[in-house]
Amino acid sequence: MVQGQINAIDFFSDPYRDAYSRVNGIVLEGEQQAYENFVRLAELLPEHKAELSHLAEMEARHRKSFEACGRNLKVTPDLDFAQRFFADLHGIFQHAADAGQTATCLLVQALVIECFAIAAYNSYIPVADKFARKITESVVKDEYSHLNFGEIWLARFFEQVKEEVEAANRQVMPVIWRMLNWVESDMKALGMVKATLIEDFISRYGEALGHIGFTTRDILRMSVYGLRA
Ligand code: PL3
Ligand code: FE2
Ligand code: FE2
Repeated sequence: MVQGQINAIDFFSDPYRDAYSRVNGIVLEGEQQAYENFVRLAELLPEHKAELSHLAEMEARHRKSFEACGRNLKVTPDLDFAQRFFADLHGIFQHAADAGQTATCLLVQALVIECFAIAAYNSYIPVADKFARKITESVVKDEYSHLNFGEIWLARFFEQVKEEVEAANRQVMPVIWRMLNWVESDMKALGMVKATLIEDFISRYGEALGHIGFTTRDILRMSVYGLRA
């Protein structure tokens, strides 16, 4: 029995599977966009093409793995909902890619989205069904390497890209909090705790900002930007 959980979760109940159709859709769409974003990043950073293409392939595999999780529970993922869910975030990435703003693209995909995914997957693992738990545990290990790529590149060019990264942070954080509120009730139906996810995201994202060169003061300001209690 998992901490805080009074009754065992009925993974085949209608309310569980209804919420799962949206959350699974979000995860499939998120992995799909992560794939496309790394393909785009490989074009923006031809000197890292091999590594970025490898990361893109990992995302394509993640999507397939999570498809199996939905199938296992006999759930049809709500992909229309998921596209609406990601529309604003997707727009930010695409606009930046069209403008050649590599630092913005890396902040959005490799830092923000990956930290969000790691926080979400880590809070899902303890309440997942056995099949999905195994899959999510192996996916989350890959996501750390995606975060790492972004940290290394942004740290290397920190002085040149600092202002662009700050502007990208201001653009993306309010969107992230909105997305989180949007899935709150569905996550709850899966037994996930929003406050834990937020804590995990903020500490992970803050740590990443520190690795690339921001000061503690910058980190505190940036990692909670746009968050209202
Ligand atoms: C990057 O590799 C992937 C980006 C995916 C973003 C997913 C966000 C997830 C929000 C709520 C997910 C709960 C986890 C449940 C897993 C079936
Ligand atoms: Fe992924
Ligand atoms: Fe990833």
